[in-house]
Amino acid sequence: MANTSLLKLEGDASIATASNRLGMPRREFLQFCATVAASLGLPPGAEAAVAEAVAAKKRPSVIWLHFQECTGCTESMLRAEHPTLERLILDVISLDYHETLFAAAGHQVERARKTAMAENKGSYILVVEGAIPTRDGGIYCKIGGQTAIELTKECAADAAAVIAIGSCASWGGMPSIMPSNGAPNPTGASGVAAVLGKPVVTIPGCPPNPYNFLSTVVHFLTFGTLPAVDELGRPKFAYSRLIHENCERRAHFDAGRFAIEFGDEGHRKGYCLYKLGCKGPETYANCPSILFGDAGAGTWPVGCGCPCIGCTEQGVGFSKPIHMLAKVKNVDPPQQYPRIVEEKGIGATMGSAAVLAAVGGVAAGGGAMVARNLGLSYKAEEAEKARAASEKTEV
Ligand code: FSX
Ligand code: SF4
Ligand code: F3S
Repeated sequence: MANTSLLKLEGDASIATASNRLGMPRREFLQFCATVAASLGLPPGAEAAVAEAVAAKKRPSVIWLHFQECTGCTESMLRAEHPTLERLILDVISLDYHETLFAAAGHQVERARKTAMAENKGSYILVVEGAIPTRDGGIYCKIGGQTAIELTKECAADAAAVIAIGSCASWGGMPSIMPSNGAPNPTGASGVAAVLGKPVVTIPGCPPNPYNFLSTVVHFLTFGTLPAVDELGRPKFAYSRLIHENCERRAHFDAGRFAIEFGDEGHRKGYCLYKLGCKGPETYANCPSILFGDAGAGTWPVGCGCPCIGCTEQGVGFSKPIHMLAKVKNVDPPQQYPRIVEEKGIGATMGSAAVLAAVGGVAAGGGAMVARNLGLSYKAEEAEKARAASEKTEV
């Protein structure tokens, strides 16, 4: 049966613009929205709302601060493909202050920040990347003569939303554990919430998955609110499932097949990395579902043979030694087994599946997995059609 709500959007100019922007044919874009809406169990007609929400272009002003960090958060954003995140980011938001990406420097950029804040008072989004040193009056990180503490407070005062991107900004991350003469955290590196004294949305990960950030922003654009978060400020659509639940090596864990040393037979065969210190069983994140960089199957730490270090989990990442065994928090069977008929990793749009899942308001980390499989179904169907057509031509 034809989907009337999507048919109405067939000639919609904003949908055409959005599909161009996302680098996918309009039909594919609409099909994609429909499968995501279906995967979320949304009522009939919701797929059109999802498509329209993604197509809408409101461009809120974004002020992006950098403190104690390696700039990996920004770097990971600029390495995404399908659709290129740079394009998406610059289409969806107006990036009015970003120290790494600005060509200008000095007073000129500080003026740009003040102007953007004044012109968008109460409506801009503040993004903080990096930890904030709080020891000794915050003297360990200063920009334009102001400490990171002062800058964060000043920029947060009139922001509509504050997002801490990366583990450093979420709770202090790597800078908060660097030992100095045996004493950890020499600069008092802290997260944004601790400095502001109020909860903020956190997108932890070192680096975080860029689609989780983008999904959060798109949710804000669509509903005017930030997505539902857990007690650590992490959006539930991305951080409500343990890595261990959706890990492709989980069957090996369940069967007791483990790599014991790097490079041993078990490691080469892709067995479970638990005994090499994988922290997937106590780390909440959607890494195995949406992967990184849209580079295909296996592009996430465990997929590459590296145990998860728990970089999204305060108290695990950078705190618990890699050789220590993880606390197995959940021994239930995984919620989402990959489908067996499709080749994993051929989907070009699984990252945008996460964005759409967030728009749909999904509160379960499995949403991206379902959407990915549905996206792959579409690709598989198209490949099948192309194969059938070429067979016909040959006859
Ligand atoms: Fe680096 Fe960001 Fe790690 Fe921190 O990501 S990738 S050290 S979380 O703040 O730049
Ligand atoms: Fe995957 Fe690690 Fe769990 Fe093994 S312990 S199944 S490698 S997440
Ligand atoms: Fe970090 Fe583990 Fe994901 S190390 S990127 S949470 S797989």
